[in-house]
Amino acid sequence: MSDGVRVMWMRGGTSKGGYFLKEDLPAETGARSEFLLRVMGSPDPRQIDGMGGADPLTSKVAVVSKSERENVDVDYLFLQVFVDKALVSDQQNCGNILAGIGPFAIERGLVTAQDGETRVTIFMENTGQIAVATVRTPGCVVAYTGEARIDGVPGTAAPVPLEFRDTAGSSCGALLPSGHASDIINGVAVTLIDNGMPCVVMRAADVGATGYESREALDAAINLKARIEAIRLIAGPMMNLGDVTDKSVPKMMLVAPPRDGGAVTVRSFIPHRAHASIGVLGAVSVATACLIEGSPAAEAAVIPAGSRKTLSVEHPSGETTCVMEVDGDGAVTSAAMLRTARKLMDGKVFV
Ligand code: NQM
Repeated sequence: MSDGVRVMWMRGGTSKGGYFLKEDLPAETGARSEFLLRVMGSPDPRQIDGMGGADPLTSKVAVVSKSERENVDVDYLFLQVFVDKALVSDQQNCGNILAGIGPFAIERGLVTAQDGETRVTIFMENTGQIAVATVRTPGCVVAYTGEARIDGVPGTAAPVPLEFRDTAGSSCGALLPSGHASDIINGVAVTLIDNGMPCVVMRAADVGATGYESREALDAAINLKARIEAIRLIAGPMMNLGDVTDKSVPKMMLVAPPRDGGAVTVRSFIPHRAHASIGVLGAVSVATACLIEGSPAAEAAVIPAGSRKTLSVEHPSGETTCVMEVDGDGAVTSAAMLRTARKLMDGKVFV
């Protein structure tokens, strides 16, 4: 490893991290974690001795390999490298980093590009579920530039649409692990939900927030954060996640009525820092909560009619649009979202 290890640094959606081929990393989990902590410079709030950006959203890793599964191109394991703790966790998935997996897999020769666009079927190892990414590949080469714009990222880039199916109960075993649309924890009505990301969804007003705060204001709100963390620690076991003290799930979602023509406004904690925008599967899970009768989110949300619902989730840096298909009973059967990705550097990292 003194010769360096091959890695591609990419922006995936509104996150950023190191994309590794599985074969380039230590096979043993403990050794892999030690290595990745050195790569990112953790634990250190500034990550000064590593590649991490001193933010959970820029301290992320993708481990990718060719899949042996039928009708699947690649396997993707997401690892969250904690910034200020010596912890590397596979307990959550990441739909933003997912946006870079298709381009990375093509660049590394795991998937053969078609002329025009290439669909890449990805097995998400953290949750055992499938996503399909469509990558623009004119002349069989990945294009990163284009006209797609996502809030939270300046400028435009080539679109990378992502489709999810069957994400319900990804980590908790059921969409509503407690079996209820609403539970009361510490006097606050919450929906415990997992449609790709375990989330605790509550009305911002019920915990003394507006739901329209900036990321900075939320990060400075010590009392609010303590109240939310107390709810999270109780919610963890109720969601079949066990003791979540050292886990990055569940995410805490504060909802309020939309202000800019969207479906709902969300401020999310991931789980100890406020998100600059919102996670991909986090947004899918909150949007799903908005569609559940009797949930606190449904009361705050404005939901369009029809079985194909375009839900704009407003967040601190704009909005994220989820396109949800619902069946005759109102249950979500698939979700799609537009992301973009960018190759930032390809080379070796030294530890
Ligand atoms: O919810 C942040 C992100 C994420 C996760 C987090 C994500 C998702 O914005 O699918 O994308 O919730 O830790 O990258």
